[in-house]
Amino acid sequence: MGGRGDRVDRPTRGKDPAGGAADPAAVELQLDGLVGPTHHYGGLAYGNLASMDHQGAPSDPRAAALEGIGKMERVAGLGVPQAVLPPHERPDVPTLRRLGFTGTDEQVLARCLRDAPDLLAAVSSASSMWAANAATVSPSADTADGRVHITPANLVSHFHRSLEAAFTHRLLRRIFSDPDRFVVHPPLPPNPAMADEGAANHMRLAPGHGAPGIEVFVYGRRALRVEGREPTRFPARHSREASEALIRSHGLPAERVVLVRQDPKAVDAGVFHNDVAAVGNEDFLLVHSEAWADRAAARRLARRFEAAFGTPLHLEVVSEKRLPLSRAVATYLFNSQVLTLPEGGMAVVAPTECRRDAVAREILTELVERPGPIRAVHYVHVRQSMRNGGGPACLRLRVVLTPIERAAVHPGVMLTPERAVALRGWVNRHYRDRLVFQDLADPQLLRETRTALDELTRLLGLGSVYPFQTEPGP
Ligand code: SUG
Repeated sequence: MGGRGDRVDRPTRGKDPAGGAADPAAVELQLDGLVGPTHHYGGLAYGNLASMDHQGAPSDPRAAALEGIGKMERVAGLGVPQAVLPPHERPDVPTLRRLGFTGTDEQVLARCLRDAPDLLAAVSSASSMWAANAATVSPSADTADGRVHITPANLVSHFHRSLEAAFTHRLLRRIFSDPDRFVVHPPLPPNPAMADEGAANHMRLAPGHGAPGIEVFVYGRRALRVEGREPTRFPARHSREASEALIRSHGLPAERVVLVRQDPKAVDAGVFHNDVAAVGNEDFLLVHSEAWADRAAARRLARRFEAAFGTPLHLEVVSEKRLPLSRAVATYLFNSQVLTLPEGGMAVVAPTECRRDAVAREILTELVERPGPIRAVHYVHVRQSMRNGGGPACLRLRVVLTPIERAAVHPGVMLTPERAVALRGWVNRHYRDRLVFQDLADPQLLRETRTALDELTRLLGLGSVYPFQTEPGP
């Protein structure tokens, strides 16, 4: 079927001098992962301090899902397009079958709880909610064929996350199904050499969303050759080779990509993804001074931006002295969303943890007061996600879209005010407000989850997508 995937639909818009096609009407869609009914604290993400700290704590899936919907409503209320990415079904019973468990689904879960409890935690992970890791997205203004390129992340660094790739691929193909507008690539080969953590390690700087931009790929290590020293405490998750593969397959011009390495010391301090120490939006970049191994990289990026686009990059570097990395990790200041407002300027959506920290709060207040694009800071409470190391920015995938592309996105996932109300009602009907580890093998929870997800696919008009809907039983 090479034909469709290879089809090139040259955009009819004018070419911008910097390369791709510019469309001033382009906007950035925030595609947030909806928290699933089995949200729990598995302690699964080695190197993610919050996940490690909360292992085994009782969770509140209902509060988690409502917090996420609340954040989406806040963002939509700012006039920023917002959409919903459905949760993956967990526990992942088909994976347990591949790993040798047999019997009915209920028996599979009971046997897994008895014989391999760590595995039950892993196949039940809440992690699909952090949509920043779902994929890497290159807007059409940047790509050689003028289409939006999307590559689901293989997430091979952690077993529980690697289970997301296939279903994410299926979902994204359904949501971005128009081959004239979107190319949804398969995930990169699932091997540590190609370890890909998605947009958590990708930033895009541009004079405007619709203009060609500089795509910044941040990696943790080089896999096929030694490059400097590795972190000693925690693993560097993302390989340079994965980023290079994405640059090639998305058709990004060499003069508008930048590869930057995370500082191994930052990884050891708990910066498991770049979006824990840096955030960019259009012509604004907020970065911690010790985020990247090359301390001159941020300034060089600013010079490159100016040379390419003839306008300055608003670069804000937060020093280690002012906010140590440990505090950046605890507050998740850099995991704020920076959003372009329809009326002009930008807003920051920061976790409430930043309001409680005097320095983080002061930095955010200064951003608003100083000359620059930031107009306002909005604090959101996403505590259930933060306990697993996921802040506001982790919960969303950014997809820059021109009006024509936006019209081609599956409409059922868009968060209208009515759909937000429907989703809240759906959560309140189906989600528990307390979950402990043993519950993951509860046959009643399995039934509740499937009933909920079945209803969700109707609510979002997605048709049958979940394995329990599409695949014959045992
Ligand atoms: O991969 N936590 C996720 C958090 C991802 C945050 N995303 C971004 N930074 N973009 C992770 O470390 C913990 C799951 C658990 O322990 O149950 C987890 O996978």
